[in-house]
Amino acid sequence: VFAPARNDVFKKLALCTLVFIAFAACSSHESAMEPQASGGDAAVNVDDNNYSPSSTAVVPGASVTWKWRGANLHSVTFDDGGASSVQRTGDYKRTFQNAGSFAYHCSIHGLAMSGTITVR
Ligand SMILES: [Cu+2]
Repeated sequence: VFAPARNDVFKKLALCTLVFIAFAACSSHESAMEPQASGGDAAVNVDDNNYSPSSTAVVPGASVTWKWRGANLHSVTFDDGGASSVQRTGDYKRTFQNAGSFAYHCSIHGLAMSGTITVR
């Protein structure tokens, strides 16, 4: 009497498991497309006229150091207020304590020269 009902339950369980596996595979694929947060500090090159890499992910408490390598004047100017000098050479270091997305750009070249630090 219970056999057909139990069989139905197994079918539904199997279907749920398949859906869950497909969803999990999809999610991990999407996160693999984003830059991975490394365990430590990170470095970004300031070139003429771009940041390399333009997207960097770090964990809370990590520092990012920008290194000027181009011949022209550039800055690292954050939307939230922090900024380097406008300079041709040298470094700029910022430590990120809180999770979030931090957009920055060059005050000389505007949004054509921009980048993002993701803290997570
Ligand atoms: Cu610039």
